[in-house]
Amino acid sequence: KKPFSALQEEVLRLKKERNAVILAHNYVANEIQEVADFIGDSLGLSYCARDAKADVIVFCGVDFMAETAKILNPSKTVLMPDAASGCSLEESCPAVELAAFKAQYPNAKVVSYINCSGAVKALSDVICTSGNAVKIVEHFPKDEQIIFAPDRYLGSWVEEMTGRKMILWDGCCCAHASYKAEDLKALREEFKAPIVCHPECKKEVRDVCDYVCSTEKMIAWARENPSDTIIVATVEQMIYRLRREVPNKTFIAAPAPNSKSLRCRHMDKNTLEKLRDCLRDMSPQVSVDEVVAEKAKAAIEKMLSWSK
Ligand code: CIZ
Repeated sequence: KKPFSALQEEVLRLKKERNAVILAHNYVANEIQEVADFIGDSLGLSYCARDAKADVIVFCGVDFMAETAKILNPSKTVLMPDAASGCSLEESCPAVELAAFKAQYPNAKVVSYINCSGAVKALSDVICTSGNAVKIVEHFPKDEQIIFAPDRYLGSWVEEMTGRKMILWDGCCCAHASYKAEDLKALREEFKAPIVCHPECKKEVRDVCDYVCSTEKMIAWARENPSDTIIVATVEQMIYRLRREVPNKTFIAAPAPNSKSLRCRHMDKNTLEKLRDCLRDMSPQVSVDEVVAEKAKAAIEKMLSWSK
């Protein structure tokens, strides 16, 4: 294990002083993953946030994740290294537009991917993540009409997995949606290795991959797959987590068009310096409107109980 840098030591000292817990998403910088108490996807980190006993939760991820932590554990101070870390999926689904859309289908249930605002969560019957979307949708009776928001690609993958048609909101993750099927095919030819991709990728991209799953499920799949080399089509920092968890294999980050890997410009706003600063200054703090939080909490907690 390599020693901590001076900046990492400073973060760890402040963390102790503030009685804080650091939650880091699989997509944040390696040096942040190294000082985190928990690393994971939105689902795993939601459980960690709900059950956190520390006074302060520092969420290294994007705003909807930190907001979810505050909704689940409102008595804690929730900090984010950079309050401007948003999400293109979240932007693609404004709550007022979803409310108007929902009014057109008065009998439909709304299942929203966790990558959305608190206000969208408050309009939803239940939340899902990429790790449990199939299970959540299958929880409803077969004839139930479902609006799935905001990711149309994740939604279409869930349709394939469940054999159910849903009413899909037309949003997407601009990073994952940039992958091109022919690039991944070429990569497989070059490395003669299987490809695992995230369900936020387009259908034609998913169709050339060997397996489609959430980031957390990629770890178990990589461990069990017989190949020594695996190509990974999701945000590049996931490779660091995979290398730590499955050290005996080689992982290759699938390059995005015009770039050597796929990056999330919002996740990249999380830096070690900003993590240190937020612990030192106890800012920026996350707050959620109480009425929104109460409704959103019901939808998130339903997901946590249906996921068990
Ligand atoms: O569920 C999450 O945290 C996201 C955004 C991706 C994944 O599959 O982990």
